Amino acid sequence: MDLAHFRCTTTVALMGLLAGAAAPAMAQLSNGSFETPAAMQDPFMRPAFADWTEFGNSTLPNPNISQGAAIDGDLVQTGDFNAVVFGGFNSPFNASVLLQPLPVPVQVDDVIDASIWAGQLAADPLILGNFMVMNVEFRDASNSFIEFVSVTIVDEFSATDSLIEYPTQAIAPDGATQCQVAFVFVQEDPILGTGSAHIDDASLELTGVDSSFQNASFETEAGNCCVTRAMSQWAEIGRSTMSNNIQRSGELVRTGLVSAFMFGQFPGPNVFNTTAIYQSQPCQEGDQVDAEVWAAHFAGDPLMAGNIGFVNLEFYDASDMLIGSVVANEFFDEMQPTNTWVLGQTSAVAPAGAARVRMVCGLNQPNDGAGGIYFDDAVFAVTPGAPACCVGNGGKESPGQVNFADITAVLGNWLVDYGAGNTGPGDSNCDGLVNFADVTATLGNWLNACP
Ligand SMILES: [Ca+2]
Ligand SMILES: [Ca+2]
Repeated sequence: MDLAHFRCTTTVALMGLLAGAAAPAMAQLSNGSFETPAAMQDPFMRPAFADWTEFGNSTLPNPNISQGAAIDGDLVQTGDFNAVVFGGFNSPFNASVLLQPLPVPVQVDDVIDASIWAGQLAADPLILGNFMVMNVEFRDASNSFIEFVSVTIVDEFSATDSLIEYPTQAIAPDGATQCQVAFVFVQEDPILGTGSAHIDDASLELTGVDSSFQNASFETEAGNCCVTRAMSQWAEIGRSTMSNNIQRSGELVRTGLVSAFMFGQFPGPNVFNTTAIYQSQPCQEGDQVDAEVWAAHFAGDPLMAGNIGFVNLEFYDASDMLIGSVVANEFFDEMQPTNTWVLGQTSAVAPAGAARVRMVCGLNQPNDGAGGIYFDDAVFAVTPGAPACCVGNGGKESPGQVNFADITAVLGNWLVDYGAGNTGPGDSNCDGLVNFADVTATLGNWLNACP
């Protein structure tokens, strides 16, 4: 980094501090207050708003997504206008949608805060099952929906003639690269289902990072439609397009209401395939990683011989490349008693270059064997390890640099034996013993940086 750039970024950071920003907002929607109509409105009044994408807006004389005005007594939170949405009156369960993407990419563990003010008018209340939701939606690099968080913001039971704020938060799951907010009005009765939703001051911001383990008991679904995953925060491997082979299930449950259920892809005899779910956490070299999960199979659909359930750990570098071999525990086979939960555990120390570790729960199916496996109550912990030895400065006599203080420490602790696996002042190569090897280690790394 050049000095000018450093000064520039420092100034920006200081300005942020002076402004008292508690959480840095990384991006913000355009036209979130719905003040700006679309620049090129066609004669049919579509679309209604600049910077928003619409689906399901109908034609004149009565567009069902439009701008409402405070001057007309509409519900406006800030500025002069809001967005008014009602049903399309064209088919049952028709949806009318306003959506906008976050203008920056997202990555796993990003925390996204969304908010909207929403309400209805006593003069035009929602009836017959009409409702509007706010969805915070994540997509992967191939533009597939992977999961979303949904909150109902207006329905038949909402208060009238006032706006209420609905804040919500979502965490980007493994594989997420994009986020968008969508306001979806659903009309169940396309003939009599009158009433409109009124919204203002939409926001969608990247506000932080949350790397904690999520959805350990699989209770939270990934969304109620349109998504390519079953369980929130769990990415999937081997979802079959022919069958729904990864599901949340209430059939065999250890705690809560559901477990994670999966079966093989049945690609044909003697074609080995793996079906699995995974979640990742950040880690670095030396961290202790411990994972465990309970598994069971069902008396009505037991695993056939050859099918193997596993819990594995996989380490990835900063470029998302697998490091070394998979740490595997194939703990569950057809010999396990049915309807009985069995604990599978695995542990490892993060190797050099590790940036993230995945906990993978899955099923190997070598030969079209029938039967499925249920997982519940996962534990996935990353515990920081001891800092790696900075050779030449093992005793940390002069943090920051290998220098004369380290030589002094070696000589001052000559032949002190801290024991294998331990270290202390003067033990520059961290082998437990202070001797001539430490002089060599210090001189060999003379003036190198050491944290
Ligand atoms: Ca407004
Ligand atoms: Ca559960």
